Formats: sequence, C-alpha cells, structure tokens
Amino acid sequence: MSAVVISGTGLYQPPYTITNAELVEAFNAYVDQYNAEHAAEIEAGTLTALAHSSVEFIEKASGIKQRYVMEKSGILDPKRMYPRLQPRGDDELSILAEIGVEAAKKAMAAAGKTGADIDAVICSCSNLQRAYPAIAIEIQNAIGAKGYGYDMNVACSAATFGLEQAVNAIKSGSAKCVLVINPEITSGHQEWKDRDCHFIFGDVATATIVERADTATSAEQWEVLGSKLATQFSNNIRNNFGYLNRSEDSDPTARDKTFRQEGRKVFKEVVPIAAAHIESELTELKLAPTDVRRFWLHQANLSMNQLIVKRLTGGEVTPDVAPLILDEYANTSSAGSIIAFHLHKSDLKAGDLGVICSFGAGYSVGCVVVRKR
Ligand code: CO8
Repeated sequence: MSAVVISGTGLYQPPYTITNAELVEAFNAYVDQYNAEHAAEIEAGTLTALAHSSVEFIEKASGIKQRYVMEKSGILDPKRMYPRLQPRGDDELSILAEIGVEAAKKAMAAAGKTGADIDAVICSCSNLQRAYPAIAIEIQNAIGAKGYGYDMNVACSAATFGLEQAVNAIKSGSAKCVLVINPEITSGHQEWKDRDCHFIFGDVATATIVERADTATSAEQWEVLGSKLATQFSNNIRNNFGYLNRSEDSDPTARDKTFRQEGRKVFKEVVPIAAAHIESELTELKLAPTDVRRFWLHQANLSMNQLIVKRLTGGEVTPDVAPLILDEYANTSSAGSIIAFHLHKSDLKAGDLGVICSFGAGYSVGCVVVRKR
C-alpha cells in the first residue's frame, strides 16, 4: 500500500473584518438600548441589566483581536446583531458551497490537481446550511469531481475527523484523491448579543487534498503517519437548533438555538483531554512529544493552546512551536487548526514532524500526525 499524503491546502478568507473595538462599540450600543427599553423592569428588580463588553477582556481572556465575516453591517447593527445574507435560488451555488469551492481551488492548485483528479469530497464542518442535498455533492458538481461526496459534522473537531475519513478511504481503495473542505460561516450561529461569547467566532473556509503518495506531484507533501479520534459526551458546548424545532413548537430564534457554552468548564476539561490524546497517539507511533517540531492546534484560546503544549513538551511554547492564528481569524471552528497548518508549514524541513489537533463540542478531539517529505 502506498503511503498517504496531504499534498495541498487552501484558504478562503471572507471580505470583511470586525475588530474588537468595532464589535464592542456595537455590542455596548445594543446593551444601552436594551437597558433603556427595559428600564422599568430593571428598576423593579425583575430583570437584570445587561453589562458592557470590553476590548481588554476579550484580548486578555482569549487572545482574539479581530475576525473575518461574510457580512458585517447586520452584525454591527444594534437593532439586529446577526449577518444580513441574501437568499439564493436553488439553481445558484449556495454560499457555503461557494466559499468551499474557493478554498478547494487553492488546495487543488497547491496539489497540482484538477476537479477530474478528485474522486471523493468530504464537507466537514460545524454549521451546515441545509439538510440536503449534501453541500459536498454541490461542491463535487461545481469543481467537476468524480466519485462521491458527503457532509459530516463533529463541531470544532470536524477537520481532523474528516481527514481520518479521507485517509481511510484511500487506504481501503474507495478513493484515490480526496478533497476535505471545512467551510465555516459561524457568524450565522454565533450569539452576538451574549457578552460571554459574542467575540469568539469568525468565518472562513479551508480545504485539504489527501491522496496516495504515488500519485502526488506537489513540491510540498506531508505523509500521514497516523491519526486518532475520540469523543466523550458533554453539554458544556451546545446548540439546540434543528429540524425538530418546528414540531416542538419551540421558538427558532430562542437563545438555545445559537451557540452556548460554559467556557471556563470547557477550558479546564478539554486541556487535559487534548494533551493526553496527542500523547497517546504519539506513543502508539513510538514517538515522543519532544520529537514534534510543530503543533497546529485548534484555535479557540491562546492560553489553552499554550497549556496543552506545555503539558506535552514541558518546554517553552513559542509561536514557532504552536503557531497562533486566532488573533487574526478568531475561533473558526473546524477550520482553525487547518488555517494554522496552511499558513505555518512551508518553513519546516524534510523529515520534520508535526501534529494537527482539533477539539471542541461533543466533546470531541482528533489528531493527525504528519511528517514532511
Ligand atoms: N467583557 C467583559 N467582561 C466579560 C465579558 C466581556 N465580553 N464576558 C465575560 N465577562 C466577565 C464575566 O461576567 C466574568 O465576570 P465575574 O468574574 O464577575 O463573574 C469574568 O468576565 C470572567 O468570565 P469567564 O469566566 O466567562 O471568562 P474566561 O476567563 O473563562 O474566558 C472564554 C472566557 C474566553 C470563553 C474562555 O473560557 C475560553 O476560551 N474557553 C474555552 C472555550 C472553547 O474552547 N470552546 C470551544 C468552543 S468551539 C466549538 O466546539 C465549536 C462549536 C461550534 C461552532 C459554532 C459557531 C457559532
């Protein structure tokens, strides 16, 4: 059996940025408006006044400085606080497929492939636009790929879970060249009115080409040495949006139909899970954490990533060891670790070892160990 390699990656960056200052200004205007509208209940003690957000808190607590979004005016409108997207006809490319295709084109160019070379498309992300037909099949059609496509969702771990499915498809012979896409329009499910989480997410799309080493022609290739996935049920990150909302007669715009989390619990519980998970996969491959030249980790929180790598290596956690992209992109859910890999891999030398790792809702954690060829 030929080795399996990652032979190209691609990144689509949305057209708009929102800085923390812009975000906090809009949020605080919303809070002032809400408190003024509910002044009587707040005065009577039957309602708690909302508190202002702050740029200092956001940067200190998370490391996030800005985020990219598909649409900005709706999010920053204190009377709305979510994106304004134009509906598209059934005969037009959907917005999720469109950003996936843009990332895919870049990944295919990097790998020296055309659509005709791709024989499986996996669209793996946190937020799928519709129930069916699968976004992956729409992308397959748009790029002229053969074979099959399917959608999958493992929240923030969707990219590494998708990569393992791609590797397994190649090893089993069901595909020769797989396109894994992580399109994330998180702004649609972000709760922009909640001070605890309004700063967390950003939009983006990433794509990765996984293929047999004997068909790979790109200048830069990463052999997949192994991968490991794990899940453990938790309600600490949850979104109840779903197709049964109508039948339950529940309000589709209620707070529980957007992203919610117990951020501090997630932080505390997921750091040891992720560190142990990476270590156990490295041990199975007869490698040590100190053999790893670079960790491309899920981008949710700067301190979280530093703690994970510190637990593993015991050494200093520099951006060279664990590159940070969340300052610019925020948490882009499944795409975060792949953005880090895409932007911070070319300086490594042949033989260098790296780990792509993502973790999040579920809980879920996935890691992929790669070596530069
Ligand atoms: N401005 C000012 N003060 C604030 C703000 C704010 N914006 N927000 C909270 N505070 C206050 C709180 O009220 C609290 O005050 P007090 O001490 O008086 O109670 C204080 O600041 C501290 O609040 P927290 O304990 O909440 O703050 P933390 O230090 O824990 O930081 C973080 C919050 C940054 C959220 C942090 O907990 C974190 O990053 N945790 C990890 C989260 C994580 O990794 N989550 C993964 C989720 S992503 C995922 O799995 C994908 C889901 C699918 C994507 C959906 C797309 C929309």
